[in-house]
Amino acid sequence: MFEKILIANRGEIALRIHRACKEMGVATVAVHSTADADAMHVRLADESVCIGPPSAKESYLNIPAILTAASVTGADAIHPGIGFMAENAHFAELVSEHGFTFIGPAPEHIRIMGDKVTAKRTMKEHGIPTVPGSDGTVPSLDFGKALARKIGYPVLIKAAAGGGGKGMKVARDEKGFEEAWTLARAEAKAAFGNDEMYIEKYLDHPRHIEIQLLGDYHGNCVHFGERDCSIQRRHQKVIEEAPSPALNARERDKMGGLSAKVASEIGYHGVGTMEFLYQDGEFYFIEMNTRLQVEHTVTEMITGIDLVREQIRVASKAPLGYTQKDITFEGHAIECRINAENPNTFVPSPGKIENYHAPGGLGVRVDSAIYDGYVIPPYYDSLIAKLVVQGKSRNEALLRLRRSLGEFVIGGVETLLPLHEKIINQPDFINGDYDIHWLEKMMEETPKKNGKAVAGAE
Ligand code: MV4
Repeated sequence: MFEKILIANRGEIALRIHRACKEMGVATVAVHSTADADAMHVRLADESVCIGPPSAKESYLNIPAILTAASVTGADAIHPGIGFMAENAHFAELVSEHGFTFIGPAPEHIRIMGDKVTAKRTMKEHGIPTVPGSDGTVPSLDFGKALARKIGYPVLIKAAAGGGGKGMKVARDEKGFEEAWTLARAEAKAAFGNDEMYIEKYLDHPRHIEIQLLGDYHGNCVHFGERDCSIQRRHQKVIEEAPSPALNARERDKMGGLSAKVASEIGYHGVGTMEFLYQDGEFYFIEMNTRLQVEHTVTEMITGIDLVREQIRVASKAPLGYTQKDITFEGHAIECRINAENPNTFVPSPGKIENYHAPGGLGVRVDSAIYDGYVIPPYYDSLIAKLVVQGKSRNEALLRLRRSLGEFVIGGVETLLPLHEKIINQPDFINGDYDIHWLEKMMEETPKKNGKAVAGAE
C-alpha cells in the first residue's frame, strides 16, 4: 500500500479522498491555489503545497507544479479526483514516468474512451448495444445526408472529441441536415480543435443510466449496479438515484454483467462508468468515464462499499479479493447536488457562508468541504455539498430526503436547496416517471414572475 498520496484536486472531492486515505493509514498531501488556502482539505491534510494562483490553468491544471509538489513531499501516488487532470492521458503517463502511481486507469484506456468514436466501436465489437448510426466518423456532408436518410430522421450529429453535449446538434429532417452539420462541426472545432463527427439515430425520451465498474490489475472486474442520472439541466446532473426506478432485476443483471465482462475483456483497471441511454426497454452505450464520479456516493450508500478505498487498493496492484456475488444491494439511495447557484437561473453565487447547518440522522450523508465563515471562491465549480440519503425503499429514501432538505441551512449565498424541495415534491418524480428532458420541462412550466421563473411557486 502507498504511504503518502497527493490529492490533485479541491473541494468536497479532495476531502472525500483525504477521508479514504486516513482510514487506510495513508498520509495525504493537499495541493491548492492561493484562492483555496483556507479550504477544508488543506487544513485536514498532513501536508499542503500551494501550486499557483486562482486560475485553474495555473494551479490545478499546472502539471509541472503538481509533479514538483509530489516530488518535494515524497508522495508515492497521485489521485486526480474528478475533473481537472482526471481524464488526461498525457498527465497519467507523465505521473508514471516521474516514478509515481497514477490512481486511475491505464493511459491507453483514458485515450480510447476520450475518443467517442473509438469508444463506441470498442464496445460494439465486444457485444455492447450501441445507438444505430454511422460506422466511425462521417467524412463529408453528402455522405452524412445519405446516411441520415438510411438511419431515418431525426438524427443526432455528434463530435468524436465531444462529451458534455458540446458539438452536438439534432437534424429533424433532410432540410435541416446541412445547418445542423455545419453548426455542430463549428462548435466542435472551437471547443476541441477537432471537427470529426459521427451520426446516430436521435432518441427523443431516454433516461441516462450508468453502470459503476471496478477492475483490478489481474483481470477481475465487477459492477456495483446502476445509477439513474436523468434529472439534469444543460448537461449538469442535479439529482441521481440508485437503483433506477425504470429497471427490473433482469435488465439490471444483464447490463451490469455485460458491462463488467467487457471491461474485463479490455483489461480495464480502476473505477469507471459506462453510460447508457435507456428508452422503451432498450439500452444503448454512449460513453465511458474513466474516473471516479461525483455520484459514486449513491452507489456506496446501497452497497456499503467505499469506492475510493477500492480505487486506491486496486491502484496499488492489490487483487479485488471478492467476486460479483459478494456485492449486494440494500434499499434505495438518492443524491441532491447542492450548488451555490441561483435555483431558477443556475447563475453561480459565490461568497461567504454566513450560517451553516447540515442535516443528520440515520441514512443521511453530507459530503461537503464548506463551513461557517467559508468564502466560496468564484473561480471553480459551484458544487458545495452533496446530500445523500438511503432508505429501505425508494419511498423511505424520499421521506428521508424531504426531512433532510428541511433541516439544511446554508446562508449567505444562493443555493439549489429550494429547487430540490420543488423537484422531490412533483408527482412525476415521486413516481419515478422522468427522462433526461423532464427537469428542463418542469422549469419551463414554472410560473414566471418579472420574467423570472420562481422555484417553489405552485
Ligand atoms: C444522445 C441523445 C439522444 N440520442 N444520443 C448528451 C451528451 C452526450 N454525453 C450524449 N448526449 C446525448 N446523446 C442519441 N443518439 C441525447 C443526449 C442527451 C443527454 C444524454 C445524457 C444526459 C443528458 C442529456 C441531455 C441532453 C441530450
